[in-house]
Amino acid sequence: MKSKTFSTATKQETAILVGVSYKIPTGIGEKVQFSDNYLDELESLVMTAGARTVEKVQQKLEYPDPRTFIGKGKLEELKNLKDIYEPDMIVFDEELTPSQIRNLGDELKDVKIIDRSALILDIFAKNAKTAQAKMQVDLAQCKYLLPRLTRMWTHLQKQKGGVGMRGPGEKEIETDRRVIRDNITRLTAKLKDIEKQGIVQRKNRGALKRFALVGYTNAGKSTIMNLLSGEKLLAEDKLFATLDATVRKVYLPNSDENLHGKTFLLSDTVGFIRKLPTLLIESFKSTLAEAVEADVLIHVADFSHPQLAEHIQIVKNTLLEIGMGNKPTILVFNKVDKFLLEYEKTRDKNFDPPMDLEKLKKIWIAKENTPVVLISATEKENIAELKERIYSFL
Ligand SMILES: Nc1nc2c(ncn2[C@@H]2O[C@H](COP(=O)(O)OP(=O)(O)OP(=O)(O)O)[C@@H](O)[C@H]2O)c(=O)[nH]1
Ligand SMILES: [Mg+2]
Repeated sequence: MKSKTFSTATKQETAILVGVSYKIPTGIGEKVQFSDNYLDELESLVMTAGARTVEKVQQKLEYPDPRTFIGKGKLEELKNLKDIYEPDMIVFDEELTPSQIRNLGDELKDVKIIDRSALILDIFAKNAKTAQAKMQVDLAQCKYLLPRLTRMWTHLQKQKGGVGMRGPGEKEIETDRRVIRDNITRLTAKLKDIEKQGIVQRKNRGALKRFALVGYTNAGKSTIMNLLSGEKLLAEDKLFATLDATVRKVYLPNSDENLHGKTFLLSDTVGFIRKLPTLLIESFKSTLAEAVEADVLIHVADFSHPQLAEHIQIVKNTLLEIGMGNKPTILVFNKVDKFLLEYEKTRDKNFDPPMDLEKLKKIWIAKENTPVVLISATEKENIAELKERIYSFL
């Protein structure tokens, strides 16, 4: 399935990143939202895709330019940077229209133009392991490519191979619209069948309560799954390490030794991210079904992340979008070890008090109106409290 161009691409590809911050109107004057941290996230995505970031560019915009997304001045700056660094690709932290990709390609010449959706699709393509995940990515890639089969994609991008060009949908780049449409029909039908089988399988699981780990990518869902189920799933410091739904039967002993323990089903699944392409969410419906049918959600968030609050909001919005917004939820703040370490690093010992985790926890309980547990999955800290919380739902 691998194209010739891909197998010869041995050197690590390089990328220039482009982020845009918009003015967000607020009730009191204008507030500008900066995208510094967004570009850091984009860099992690680029790294996960296997490329190295050589430069980051940012622009504040009122509105994106319909022709080239960024303004004329920025485009000139980008041309200069391209001549200096000679990157393999320029990655935009936004979804670009097919014509914006074409116009940017014409202006910048001989460099791949990758948008956020193409990048995420590429990572999904790289990480998909099971036949089902591969089919789901293939379907999403076909849908992404269909309106974008332009001169730009068929010649230049294909020649270059590498990031943005990989995965089950890779062969599609070389074919025409009719073939892609046929593939979309075929894959949709196949995935429907798999979905039906899944429904039967889940029915046969009987009356056990079902818990689903959900959360932003890299929050630690698989690590917690391993910890609770005592099994070894892939947990990696990579975005979207997990693309398949895994279900494990977990036995939880009672903290009171004289009482019986309880058994439940725990599922781990694909993580969410800011601006997750809608076509990926659509394609991953059958994987997410496992979580959709859960009785209780265990929402895992990386407590050490500077964008914690935004991550929680994004996960909640995505859950609403896939129809699982109203389930009982345990909010699990993970990586508390890292959070404390970072706080101690920046704390002025003469003025700043030690971190009061209990107080923070209370603030979050009041804000989210759900049970909150602070843990460290890798340090195995406070896991007993998490188990107790789960137990109380059983
Ligand atoms: N410091 C610290 N690192 C952690 C903790 N829990 C998980 N990690 C690390 O965070 C990274 C991501 O963990 P995963 O369990 O793969 O995260 P995930 O939520 O399953 O991620 P995706 O499957 O990519 O969505 C790994 O490198 C883990 O070792 C923790 O409590 N503290
Ligand atoms: Mg995972």
